[in-house]
Amino acid sequence: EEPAAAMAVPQAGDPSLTLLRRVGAVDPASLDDYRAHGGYAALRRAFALGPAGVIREVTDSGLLGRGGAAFPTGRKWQATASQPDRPHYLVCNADESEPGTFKDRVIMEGDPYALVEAMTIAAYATGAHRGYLYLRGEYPRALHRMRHAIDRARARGLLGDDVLGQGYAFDIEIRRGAGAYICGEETALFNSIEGYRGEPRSKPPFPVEKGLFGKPTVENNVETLVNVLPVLTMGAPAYAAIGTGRSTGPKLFCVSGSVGRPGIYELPFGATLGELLELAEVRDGLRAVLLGGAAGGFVRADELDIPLTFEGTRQAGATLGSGVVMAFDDTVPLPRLLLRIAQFFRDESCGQCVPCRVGTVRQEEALTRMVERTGSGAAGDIALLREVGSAMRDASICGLGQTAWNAVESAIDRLGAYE
Ligand code: L3W
Ligand code: SF4
Repeated sequence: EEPAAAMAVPQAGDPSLTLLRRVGAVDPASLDDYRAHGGYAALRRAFALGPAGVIREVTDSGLLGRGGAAFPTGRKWQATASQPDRPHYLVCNADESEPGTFKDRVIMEGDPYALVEAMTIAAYATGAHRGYLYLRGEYPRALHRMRHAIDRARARGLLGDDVLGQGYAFDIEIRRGAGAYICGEETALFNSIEGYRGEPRSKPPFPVEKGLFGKPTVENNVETLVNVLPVLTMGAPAYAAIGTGRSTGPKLFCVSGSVGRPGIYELPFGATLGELLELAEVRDGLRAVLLGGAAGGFVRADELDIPLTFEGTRQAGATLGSGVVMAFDDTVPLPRLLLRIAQFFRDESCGQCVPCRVGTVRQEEALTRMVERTGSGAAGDIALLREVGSAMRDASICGLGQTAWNAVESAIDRLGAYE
């Protein structure tokens, strides 16, 4: 059999890249450089289309949210734009904290004006005049670069009272997170901005109706927003032709673990997990891959033909989440890894609801016993984990508790972690 041809890893500035094409190729401090590389063409087209026209393009592009839940962006924007209550707000969720996720950081550090432009378009389309960038506190370089980009854009009339001389007012305020994973949950993030404890709110009402300060709010992830730039510059049909019918466009994957070349990879949806791992020079002895981060689940080394799409991973009983791909070889002690994940959830639970507050503690206790135990005898603890896990999944208020048992469950069922 012919060996598969080695796939080339695109370099900075490669025309095959869409989201990363400026990262590493432009000076992130220079607005002129950004414009020389196509910056602000999308905002001009947005003003030519008008708010309803922009929403139509985004809807037709099929763009799905990149923060992990894959909600249709056009539907979210339309739902906010149509609310009579005023004011409307835009929030960019840049609290990137899912273990193994570092794609938004790369965009903000390498192409900060792209996010400023994309936020301006989203706000214009949905009738907002104020935007908040909620930035992970542990990203000092991203903070510095985003702050600089926002200041420069304002000084050049690209933010402020009269954006691009079009009579539209918009400005962006940065708020920094303080290290709590839960503040990346969209409504906990609102509470954090408003000065309250970062605790999730019950949904519905959804943020599109009652969000920040109780007003209609669009909240999107960084990667979701920057996808709007190619949607507008290439047009919805060309954008929708990238990827697959149901997962359109390019996607950033965060590859780490047992690979020779960890980092961010941009691929069209539909590439297989095996192709991605080959690009990242996966090491021999691969045992499992964690998809979707701590909230996601494991797939086995013999399942690498899974297509990297939202629908493909779902069909395979896995999840794409925000694009985490963590490779583990057979030297990694799985029970210890699972315990570490459980400790993470116990640490980060906000404690507001019982299933998660108590369940994450019980889960950690059981996994500790299983690490310390030698030989067999884990059946009772596995039964307990299943019971606690289903209570967390069914009865927790937010995604943290609902997903806190995913990785452990998949390790038991797919990997036979304790056999
Ligand atoms: C209007 C409706 N809007 C839903 C909106 C909703 C939200 C979006 C998705 O969690 C996942 C989670 C983590 N009318 C609506 C509606 N919406 N129905 O759509 O909503 P939802 O509730 O499905 O998910 P979520 O609470 O946003 C996100 C998973 O992502 N995750 C975490 C990733 C972490 C990062 C990071 O660090 N950057 O992304 C990883 O897998 O488990 O399932 O806006 O308002 N009828
Ligand atoms: Fe807080 Fe966990 Fe309940 Fe979410 S599920 S509200 S993190 S206690």
